[in-house]
Amino acid sequence: MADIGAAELARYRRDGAIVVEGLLDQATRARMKAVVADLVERSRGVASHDDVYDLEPEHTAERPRVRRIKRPHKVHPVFDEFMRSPRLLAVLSALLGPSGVRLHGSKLNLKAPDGGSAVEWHQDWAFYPHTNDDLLAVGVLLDDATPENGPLLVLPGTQLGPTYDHHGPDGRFCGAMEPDRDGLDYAAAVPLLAPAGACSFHHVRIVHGSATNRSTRSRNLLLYEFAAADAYPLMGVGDWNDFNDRLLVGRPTVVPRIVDCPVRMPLPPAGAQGSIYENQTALANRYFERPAPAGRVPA
Ligand SMILES: O=C(O)CCC(=O)C(=O)O
Repeated sequence: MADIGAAELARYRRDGAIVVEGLLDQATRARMKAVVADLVERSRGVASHDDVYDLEPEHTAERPRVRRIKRPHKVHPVFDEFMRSPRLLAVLSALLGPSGVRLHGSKLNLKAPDGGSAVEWHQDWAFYPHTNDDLLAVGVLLDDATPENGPLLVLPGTQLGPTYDHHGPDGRFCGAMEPDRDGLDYAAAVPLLAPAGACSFHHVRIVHGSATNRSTRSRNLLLYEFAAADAYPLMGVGDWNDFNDRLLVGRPTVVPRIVDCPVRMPLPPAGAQGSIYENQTALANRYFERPAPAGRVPA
């Protein structure tokens, strides 16, 4: 099994994000892209969000615009197979520790050319706090991530800081941070740029987001969220069998590891349910729609 080296591990611990190139082979990536093209084609017959599709507001049958494929590992086997690949699991085991690796969820964010949606600043931890914070998201680049096509942006080191407020003006969870509230320097965010086939790994507490795709190329990012096997969700385990079926490495345990981490509960639930894009519509003050301040290149 391939693994990552001590330097990459140290960088992940310090910055909260790393990129590992070449984890997704070209043939599998081509299969995934063909599946995505087929799913987008079939979305012509879908008029509103459903169990598979999250649609851009301007989606029509004539010009299909899909924002997200929900739970892709349940939609097509190619996405299930990749998350079980030994090379990926070896990296995850190195980053998440010895208890094992559990899938928390998956999503495929399709950022279409010429306006594919931004994702406002947030911490994944705000959505799904656990008994310890050995959780991360893997971003599998189905396309090159370039400065122009809305790559993932991270604020290195923020995974070691507070859990920020992700509630909207109505007092409900909205899955986004108010950009003028927390004193963070978003202009210092680092884009996770890499060629297609690379994977980024970002810690569950790191502050991240991504801008609108203003380029003529798609930025399709397959995301898997993983937890250490001994991390228990504070919002509860819905289905015990499913919880254990999602264990990809290690053995089931009823002994959670409890670590002192800053937690805010995502309650009361977002008024706009469905996806992060819907949740974040409650944020009045958006960062990514703003014109760039003088001298700063829009991310
Ligand atoms: O697709 C992106 O650029 C960001 C995705 C993300 O952070 C999320 O879906 O939680």
